[in-house]
Amino acid sequence: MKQIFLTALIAATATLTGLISKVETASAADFSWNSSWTQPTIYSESQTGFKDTPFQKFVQQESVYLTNSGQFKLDPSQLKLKSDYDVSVYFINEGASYRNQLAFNATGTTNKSGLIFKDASCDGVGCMMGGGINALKFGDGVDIGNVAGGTQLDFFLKANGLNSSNGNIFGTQTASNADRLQHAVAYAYNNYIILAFEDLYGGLHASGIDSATGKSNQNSDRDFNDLVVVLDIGEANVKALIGASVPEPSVTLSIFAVGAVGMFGLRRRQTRTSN
Ligand SMILES: [Ca+2]
Ligand SMILES: [Ca+2]
Repeated sequence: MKQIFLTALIAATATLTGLISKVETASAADFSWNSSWTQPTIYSESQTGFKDTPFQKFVQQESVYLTNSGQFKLDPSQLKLKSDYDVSVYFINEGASYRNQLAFNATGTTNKSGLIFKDASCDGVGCMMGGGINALKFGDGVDIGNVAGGTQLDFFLKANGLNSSNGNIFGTQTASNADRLQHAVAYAYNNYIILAFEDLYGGLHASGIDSATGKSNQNSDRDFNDLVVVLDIGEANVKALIGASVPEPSVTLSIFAVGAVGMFGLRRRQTRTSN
């Protein structure tokens, strides 16, 4: 059975290359974190009807290196909406000892930015890591309001932002991250976009000071599960972006392959010294 998944993974490697764009837009440059932002209303699954369950299988196991993250780098144009939509963001899971925060930025037709989750911590059965206070439940969602077609959306994680005002801010655009490394992977699935972040600075298990920046490497596990959310940008927008890049079956295959990596990855839980 494992062989089948491996074959699927190799196939996905071949087809997915087309999803990765060489274009890096400048939208990150327009973004700045505002420490006075407050937590918007959080709606539960019973209020929104959203179901997190189908997405949990794509959450990478804790501290298991996501070897093929480069194949799931977000093409920024995929978050440029074609048509107006009332956009929501749903919490899926997190495997982080940090208490991370998530914010969004919209530029173009609609111009606004704001906090999505002030404390993206998970607690309870099924959390990759527990222990959050006032933690989020699976599927908790925030409505960021109407975003007009022609707007570039983007999302940013502030590592341990709840506890540290100067935490590292990592986004979808590799060139804009302080360590110049990829910190987000994205998949399209069931008319939603799954977005998953790595919250530790530096390369896999890098330590000491990064001489290029003077910042500390953080012995990163590069597991890309430190915050996993689902973006609801609307079926029409997701279909448009899939149609613009590769046929949907390839995307579905890629999702399946990533799920397989997660499911067959070494299941272990690290102590909370690493994210
Ligand atoms: Ca983790
Ligand atoms: Ca991590």
